[in-house]
Amino acid sequence: LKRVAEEVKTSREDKVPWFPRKIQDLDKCHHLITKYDPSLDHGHPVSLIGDPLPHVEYTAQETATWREVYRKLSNLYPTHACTQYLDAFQQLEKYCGYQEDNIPQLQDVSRFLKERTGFQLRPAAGLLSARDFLASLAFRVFQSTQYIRHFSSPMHSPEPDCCHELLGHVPMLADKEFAQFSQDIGLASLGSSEAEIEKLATLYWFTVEFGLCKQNGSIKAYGAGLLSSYGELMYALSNKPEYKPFDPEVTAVHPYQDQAFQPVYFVAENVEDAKAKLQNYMMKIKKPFSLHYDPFTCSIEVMNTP
Ligand code: HBI
Ligand code: FE
Repeated sequence: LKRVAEEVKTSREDKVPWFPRKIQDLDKCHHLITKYDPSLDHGHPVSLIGDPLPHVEYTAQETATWREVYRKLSNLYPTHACTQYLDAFQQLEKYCGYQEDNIPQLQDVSRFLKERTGFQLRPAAGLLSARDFLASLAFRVFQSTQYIRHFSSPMHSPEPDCCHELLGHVPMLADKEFAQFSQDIGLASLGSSEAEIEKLATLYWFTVEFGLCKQNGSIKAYGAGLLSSYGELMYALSNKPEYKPFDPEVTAVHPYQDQAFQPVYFVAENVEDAKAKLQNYMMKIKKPFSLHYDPFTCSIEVMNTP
């Protein structure tokens, strides 16, 4: 009864968390989940929307780390990655400086993605809050770290690093269907409650990060957490883990593991099917308005629903 009374007291407007409506508003979406180096969190974005992405001179040691990761993973991709990934990876090698002796620059990669799917990168200082990270996807902006993992453990990084972003996320973001899927999760997150953000972050986890899909009678990886981790990529496609069919209602509330390999993976029929199922799920999220993304102005149109 008390809860009902509180709900009545609060107006609809009060209950909607702030969200970005134009792409420049993303300059306010840079909140870090800081669990490592607080000196990285200056309370300001690394750079603003529209700025060129910083060029980084990586050290020989950093490039050596990249080389080791690149070599091991690129041997596995032909048998373990989905075709969308393989196609894009080939293009990135041809046009974007993807090679074992070169860490690609975010500026070049961002230009490549923009031509393919309209996605662009912007630099992030570390792990961002789920709300801020998902909000940027609504504008086809992917917030990417630019530093590389420590050379002492090339096969593992506790936080996202450029190996994870460039080898895990970027190739899939060059695929039209997958780009739409990513933007859709972003749009669903805008103005959503904390509980709903938690579910969307879980969906993101089991798809964009650890998703598997069927392809020509076998199962392949499309998730970035898998495609950037030699050990987990092998494990995910072995007979050890459990597979469940991707179903947003089930997937969104499934507990997940961020300290070890996943005991369960969700398998989509294909990217298009995952996208259709997600759209269906999104329509059921209760909001007092509906949203439309206008690609000409890069802004969100908000329409009140009576
Ligand atoms: N922040 N920089 C960065 N990179 C990510 O991949 C990332 C993030 N914050 C949250 C997140 N991913 C997801 O795990 C979900 O919480 C949305
Ligand atoms: Fe990631």
